[in-house]
Amino acid sequence: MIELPPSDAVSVTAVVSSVASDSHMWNLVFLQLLLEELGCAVTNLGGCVPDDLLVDECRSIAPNLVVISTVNGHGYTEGLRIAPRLRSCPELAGTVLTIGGKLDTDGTHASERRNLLLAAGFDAVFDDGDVTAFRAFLRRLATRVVS
Ligand code: B12
Repeated sequence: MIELPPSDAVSVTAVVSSVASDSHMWNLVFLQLLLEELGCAVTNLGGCVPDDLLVDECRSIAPNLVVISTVNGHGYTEGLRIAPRLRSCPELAGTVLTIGGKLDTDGTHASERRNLLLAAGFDAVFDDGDVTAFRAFLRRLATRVVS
């Protein structure tokens, strides 16, 4: 466990979830621990989360942040389907939507796909190696939430 100084602690409510097709779970555990280490209150919905359940839970919790994590290669396709549904919820108007992991199976169209996910409604898209960028993103988000 990495010890962070108190000044790094953030105050953010977060939902961590996978997508309907994806049963991998250690990526979700990793993200939950990372977010909690930074001081976030996390609800982890787990793997194979149906779209309706994801939308209902997010509407009910109305978190500051949603983190979709998927590694089975279908994240790109499912992210394009999920983002507009989350974006259309009035309760989530102020929620930051992120997605990351191994979002496709070959990576050859990575930048094009990233742009399409952003256009679909995500605020940020992270490759599976982008954990440092994700931490920096969280710290910027925490500043916005607190102020
Ligand atoms: C364990 C495992 C399984 C287990 C999962 C058990 C479980 N309940 O978790 C089982 C056997 C079920 C499985 C099944 C499948 N798997 Co699998 N699996 C793995 C394996 C070996 C390890 C995954 C793991 O737990 N890693 C540990 C966690 C901590 O690391 P991680 O998943 O990489 O997550 C990190 C990053 O991706 C990143 N990250 C993830 N999400 C996010 C989000 C954000 C915002 C950020 C910043 C970072 C981030 O941060 C995490 C920590 O560094 C990997 C190969 C590997 N060595 O990685 C394949 C792998 C993920 N599986 C793969 C595949 C293809 C499948 C199957 C489709 C195989 C099949 N034909 O059936 C199925 C899909 C099942 C499904 N419905 O989803 C592929 C995915 C390929 C791709 N996307 O290009 C991999 C990479 C293997 C490979 N090299 O081909 N799998």
